[in-house]
Amino acid sequence: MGQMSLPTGGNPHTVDELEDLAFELRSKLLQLCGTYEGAVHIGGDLSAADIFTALFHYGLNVDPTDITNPLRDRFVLSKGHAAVCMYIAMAMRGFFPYEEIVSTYGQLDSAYGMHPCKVQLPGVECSTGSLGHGLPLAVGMALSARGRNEPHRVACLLGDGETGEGSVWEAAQAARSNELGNLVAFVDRNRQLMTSFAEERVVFEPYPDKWAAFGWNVVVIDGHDMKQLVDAIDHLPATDSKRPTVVICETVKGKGVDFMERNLAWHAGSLGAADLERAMSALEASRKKETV
Ligand SMILES: Cc1ncc(C[n+]2csc(CCOP(=O)(O)OP(=O)(O)O)c2C)c(N)n1
Repeated sequence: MGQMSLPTGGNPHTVDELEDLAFELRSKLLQLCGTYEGAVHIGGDLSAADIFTALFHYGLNVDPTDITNPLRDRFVLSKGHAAVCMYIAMAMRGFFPYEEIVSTYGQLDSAYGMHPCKVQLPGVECSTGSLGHGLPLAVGMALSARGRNEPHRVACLLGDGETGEGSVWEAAQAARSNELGNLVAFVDRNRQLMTSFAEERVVFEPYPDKWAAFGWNVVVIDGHDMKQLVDAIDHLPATDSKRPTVVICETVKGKGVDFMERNLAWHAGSLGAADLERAMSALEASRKKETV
């Protein structure tokens, strides 16, 4: 990732460019949420939008024109309900046409389902959606890379609520036991679950210490600060090292749209035309505030 040499062509971007891409990703998400009649997991999409941007437009060693290259990095979306954010980030990277996502998302037989399906959508590495399964799958992929002497990295994005699943910690233990320095987990630490704030249901803290106790390298960053995301990627240990890394990204659910931020009503929802306009104005306003 990051500074590694790319097998088939690089994707270098400055932090400013990545910030613009993250804004575009959020805008496209809101557009889809404004036209699709069903519910979109918009809160956890917006909290992860900067992470997706940093991965697909900077860190991941992938090439949309060469999706089976054995040297490519693998990405596992463990919080599979954020699939639409991944689809759009990948579309912006050249994997799929954005218009196709907007016109077919969530329909029967569409390749763009609410949760990702690798059989229907080549380029997606893993079918996910049942929380707690992505990290175990990523561990298997990292182990397989080791067994084949392949130098690529496996990256996995989890929700913090999801890490209440026991399978996540079995996987964390297996990753350390098998010395998988080629594995990196990003946790979208937005401190919200589906219908409640995280700490109301599960005592997550001291959260970084828990990962450290499992033998992982732990990095805690502001998951909306593109510079910090890029730095975390640039400083990942070599893939032949022995400890897996977790990048705990402190985020805000609904980030960028004031009436959605930290609002339990917006785990999933749909925007009508009027609310779409309101949401787009809020997004513009938050960008102006951040660039002042
Ligand atoms: C095994 C399983 N149980 C329940 C769900 C339903 N579900 C979808 S999203 C969600 C909340 C997840 O919270 P978190 O991981 O923090 O995600 P985020 O807040 O970032 O959306 C739940 C319970 C599921 N997808 N899988």
